[in-house]
Parts: sequence; structure tokens; C-alpha cells
Amino acid sequence: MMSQRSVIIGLFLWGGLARAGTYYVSPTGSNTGQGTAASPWLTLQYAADHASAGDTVNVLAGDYAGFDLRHGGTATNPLTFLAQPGATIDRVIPGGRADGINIENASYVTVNGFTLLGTGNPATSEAGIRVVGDGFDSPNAFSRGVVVQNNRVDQWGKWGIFTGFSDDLQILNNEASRSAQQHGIYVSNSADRPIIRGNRVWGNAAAGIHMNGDIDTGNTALPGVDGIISNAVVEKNVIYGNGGGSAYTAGGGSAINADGVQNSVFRNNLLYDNHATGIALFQIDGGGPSSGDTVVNNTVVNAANSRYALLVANGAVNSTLFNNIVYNLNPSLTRGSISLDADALPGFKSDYNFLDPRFEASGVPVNSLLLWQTATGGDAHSTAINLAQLKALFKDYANNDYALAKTSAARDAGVASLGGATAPADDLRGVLRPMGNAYDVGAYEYRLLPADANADDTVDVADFRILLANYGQPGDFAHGDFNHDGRVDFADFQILERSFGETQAAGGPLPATPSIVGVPEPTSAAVLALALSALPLCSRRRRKNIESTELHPTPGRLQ
Ligand SMILES: [Ca+2]
Ligand SMILES: [Ca+2]
Ligand SMILES: [Ca+2]
Repeated sequence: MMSQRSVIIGLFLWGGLARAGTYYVSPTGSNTGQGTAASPWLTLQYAADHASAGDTVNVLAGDYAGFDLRHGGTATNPLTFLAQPGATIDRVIPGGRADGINIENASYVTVNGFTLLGTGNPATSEAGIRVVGDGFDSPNAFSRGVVVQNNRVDQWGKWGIFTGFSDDLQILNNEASRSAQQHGIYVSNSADRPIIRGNRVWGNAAAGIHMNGDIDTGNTALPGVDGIISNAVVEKNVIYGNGGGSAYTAGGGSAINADGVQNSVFRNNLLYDNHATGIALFQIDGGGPSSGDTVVNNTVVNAANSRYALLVANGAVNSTLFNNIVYNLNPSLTRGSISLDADALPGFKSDYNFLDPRFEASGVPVNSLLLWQTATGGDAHSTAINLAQLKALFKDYANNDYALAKTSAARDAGVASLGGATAPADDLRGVLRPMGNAYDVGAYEYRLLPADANADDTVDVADFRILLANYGQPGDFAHGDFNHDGRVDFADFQILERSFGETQAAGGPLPATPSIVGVPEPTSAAVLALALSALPLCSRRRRKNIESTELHPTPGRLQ
């Protein structure tokens, strides 16, 4: 017999399940159907009108007209539109806005996996995906918690993805390309805490990613309408070939444009071949300057017709720049790596960068690292590089592979933190930082195996001997301190034990099947003590064998 409590819980669960429906849409469906897998709906608009909080709308492969959504989910029951591979929106919303998807005054909506093809003309298409809340008048509020991920938006008239008055927005792993008139991704209107991560943004006429707090839009008497975008995270984006203009615009607009963006972080982004500024911290119509921002571990190589690679201007105080590779292919002496306004100098912290030694300080070109250091007090530990040295940093510069070369000077040249700002815990690809002795400079960390002390992409007896030679002493990774605690001890031995026998292609990534062989299983320090005492003898007796690779002694076998 069910208890009263069980009945209540059962009713609660039943209610929850009843709310969470799964619907289907197909180009061969019918809006008189039930929206089931066996009887899918025909149009996205019909699904948008009938799905609600907690529902998932599966969009099957085929071509569709767009949809306009004016209601959403809740934090615990989001409304999800999940496109299956091959689901393409190739026409704007019927009888509505000239967008592919419009999400307006709706919160907790996820849009996942669509291909959206615009007309390449601002007169006939605007945004591939538009997400807006309300900051104009009091009846509605900012939208919250919208997720736009894994979509491809190509050749829209104005923007690939446009958002405004939308707090806690996430724009993840999208491809935004060839916007005809403006930007790839545009985040605007006072919205706080956006996460813009893992997107590929290329060939847009103006900015790649444009962020504008925009005090000129909305009713500043309403809460939150301050013209400031706060606490944004912009990371792991690959941004190239933007700002070159089109038939509809002369171009311009930074690869990452931040106007009125405060206390935000820009990290692990790769920017190359962009034709205006690389990363701009500035103010035109933001509600305040772009202050308190951190630019860390980015790789920025600007095109030959570009402006400065980094711009810190219009009162962008308390900016922190470190572990970046910054170069400008524009040969002009009034172009270069960093332009810093006088009113942005207070609190400016910059160091451990690899820099094209052409700068602008307070409007005056400064064409040496020494003069820049004198003018700004920054970059004491930074490195000036020429074009040949830039190319040598990377695996394959000619083919835009900006992962670090094995011999790259950027390896281990960075720091964990600067002035209270911290370097990211991983790189553009998710490779953990730091690898080796220290943080690398740029968007990529050179990947080493966990106990590869001699950095030869194999964990073997050579690494074990390095560890033993330094056992019990202070040291760095190259001397056996594999867990980066400053000391070579048993914890490091255990890391070596776990990865013994692993190999990888130079600089990683991991092979699909780890080639771990012969992992010994010592369980205490006593085993290592035995190994330590045995080593001098073993190494004398076995050197010949070790060098001939006939023997592969492991830590466990030495006991
Ligand atoms: Ca490193
Ligand atoms: Ca090794
Ligand atoms: Ca250690």
C-alpha cells in the first residue's frame, strides 16, 4: 500500500513528466499531426507556438522557414529546440522579422544545432539568430539564461547572432560567417555575464565579435539599463578574416570589439588576418569605459591593412594584459601591437607578452620595447619579436596552425597570474595549463605527457632517471616535479608510474587509444626507496641494455 507521501511524490513526478514533452518537426510532417516521431509537425513556427517550458522540439533534417518565439522556459525547465544534422533554416520568418530565429522576451531557451543561411543582403535578411529582452519599457524584463550553441549562421544581411538586453546568455561553439553588412556575433544593450566561448567567427564585413553596452538604447530609469556589459567571458574563439568590408560597408570593426564592457576576461582566443583592430577596449556609446578587463593568453596576428592589434582607450583603466602573442603585419610605423591612451594608463598592467615592438602611447608612436616600457611602466618581462621570430613560434604559420612549435620560445615563457588576474586553467583546445615548467604564451599550451621530463613525447626510463636524480630536492617539471608543487617526491613518481610507456605525436594531442604499457603497481614510498637504493647499481649494470632498448625497466621492476 502506498504511503500518502509516495502518492504525493508520484503525483509531483507525473506532473513534471507531463510538462516535459518531446516533439518532432519534419519537412514531410503536418501541423494537424500530434508532433510525435510518428506524426511530426510541418513548420517550426507551429512548434514554437505549441511547445512550452520543459519541452524539447526535435527538428529533423530538411529545409525550413524560420520561427519567432515569444515565450520560454524556466531555469529548471528550459525550452529546447534541437536540430538534427541537416536541419537548415534557409528562409526568414514567414510574415515576420527578416531573421532566421527570433527569441524575444523569452528566457531559458536553448537553440542547438541549426544551420541558418541568410540572403547576403541587409535588405532581405537581418540576423540569423536574434535574442532580445526588454529594456525599453517596464512591462517586460531582460531575458535570462538563453543558450545558443552548435549553430552555423552564414551570409546574414546584418549579423550572424544578435542579442540585446539578455542577461546570462551563452553563445557556445557556433560558426558565424560572412555577415554582409555588420558583425558575426553582436552582444549588446546592458546585458551582464555573457559567455561567448568556442565560436568560429570569420569573413564578416565588420566586427567578428562586437560587444556594446549601448547607453543610447533603452530606458535608463529601469533597473539594469546602465549601458554596461559586466563580467563577460570571451574565450576559446577562433576569429579570422573579419573587418574587410563588403558591398554594404567600408568595413572596420575589431575582431573583438568591447565598448562599455567591464570586469570581463578575454582569454585563449586566436585572432588572425583581421583587417581592423584585434581586441579593442574602448568607449563610444557604452555607459562607461571598458575598465577592469583582463586580456590573457590570446594569439593576435593582425592583417597587413589593419589597425593596432590591441587598443586600450577612452578611459579603459585597470586593464591587465599578459601571456599574449601580439603581432601586426601592417608595416606602417603608426601601426603595431598595442595602442594605449593616456587616460587608460592608470592601473595598466602588461607583462610576459611576445610583442611586435611597435606601439602607440598617448597618441605618440613608440617604436621600441624599451621606450614602451619607459612610457607605460609595463612589459618588463615581455619579449620583442620580428616576423621571422613570430613564425618560428608556431607549428605551421603558413597554414594558420598557431599551436606552438616544439622549439617555440613561447613555451614556458608565461606566468600563472599578474596583478591579481589569473591565467586560464586550460588552452584554446582544452589542454590543461601549465604543461612543462610554466605557462606558455599565446592561445595554445604545448602539450606534454604527464611525466615527460625531457619533453621527447615519450614517458620512459629516461624520465624516470631524471626524477631519481632529483628525488627529494626542489625542482621544476623538467627535473621531475610533475605536479608543480616545487618538490620532486613520491607524488611525482606516482604520476610517472601512471603514464609510463605513453607516447604521442610531437606536442600532442593524445592518441585515440592511449598506449600505456607495463604500468607497475607500487603502493608505498618503500617501493620507491628500494628503487632509489637500487638505481646506482642497476644503472651501472643495465646501462648497456637500457641504451640498446632491449630492456624497458620500470620503476616497479627495479625493486
Ligand atoms: Ca608550458
Ligand atoms: Ca620523455
Ligand atoms: Ca612535486
